[in-house]
Amino acid sequence: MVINRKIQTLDEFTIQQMRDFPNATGELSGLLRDIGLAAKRVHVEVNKAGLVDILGDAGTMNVQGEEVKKLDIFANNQFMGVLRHGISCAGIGSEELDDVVIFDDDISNQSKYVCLFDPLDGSSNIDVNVSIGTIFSVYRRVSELGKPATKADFIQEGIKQVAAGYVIYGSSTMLVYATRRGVNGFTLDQSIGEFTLSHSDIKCPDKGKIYSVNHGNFFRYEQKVQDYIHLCQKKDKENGGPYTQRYIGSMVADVHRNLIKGGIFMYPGTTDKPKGKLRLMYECNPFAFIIEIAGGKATNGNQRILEIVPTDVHQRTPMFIGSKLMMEEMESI
Ligand code: AHM
Ligand code: MG
Repeated sequence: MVINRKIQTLDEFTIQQMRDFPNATGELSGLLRDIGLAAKRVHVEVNKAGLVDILGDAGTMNVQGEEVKKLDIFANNQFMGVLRHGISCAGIGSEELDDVVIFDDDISNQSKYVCLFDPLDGSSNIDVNVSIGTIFSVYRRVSELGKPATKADFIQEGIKQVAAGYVIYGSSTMLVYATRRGVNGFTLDQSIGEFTLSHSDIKCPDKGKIYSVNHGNFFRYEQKVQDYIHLCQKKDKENGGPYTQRYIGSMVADVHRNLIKGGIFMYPGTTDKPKGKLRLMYECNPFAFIIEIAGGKATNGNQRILEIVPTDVHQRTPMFIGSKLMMEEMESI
């Protein structure tokens, strides 16, 4: 087989981007390469999930009191391990861990980035072969280089993200990441074991036809959210309606689809959980960063997600995210 030199791997792409900045140290490229490596390992396990004893509950609860699945733990250990042993990350925060982990060794203390991630989002879908994903977010440290990272490095507003991305383990495995320069998607070419550029400069269409929300919670949403859902359903044909409802229950898959096709995804607060379910630092901020760079919008209903001042790495927030004009229509209600 002759390898087509037109293909561009994730490594080549990040190195090429770095060359445009004469002062770049290559640390961010290194960090993204590490994330790609861990993602490939998780991809392998996700794909043989039916074959080995890695499915099912691990029998413990995570810090939010939810059941942890075995693959969650595997993925968490892969991402943490690869970042700990790489040279580009001073510490991590994970949805699966009670507290942030500061690596504190000579090399890590010199690294200028920290990384937050949800190692395997949508874990309730693992057992039933539905797409799941990893979500990650990269911040520049605010603490002094040469010393261990501090908690303050992890509790920064989403607007301060340097990069954010996700990996979707779906019908193919894709890594999509955003920096301020754009959003690009790489599909895993299993024949060569490389993520290769497949979706360059992704833009979220200003309008779409899809709304994604958990309808089972309808009567627990506040009136305005119910009104908006009715608007989606009642919209007449001339105005592009009615919208189609699509909800996988796996945020990575739901938002990925809406990013490519146009649409709106919502996880509003409910009467029993006013802050909703999704975590600001692990799920909402990375996706808000990606969608904004792609031309869309993300809010908690009142405020831009990226401007929320965090107080805790595990805090939750309602989330409305998607195509610019659909978000504006929702905001008008
Ligand atoms: P998880 O991190 O425990 O997997 O939960 C997050 C997931 C999201 O992927 C998805 O959008 C949401 O939970 C679905 O929740 P619900 O079943 O309440 O609609
Ligand atoms: Mg999650």
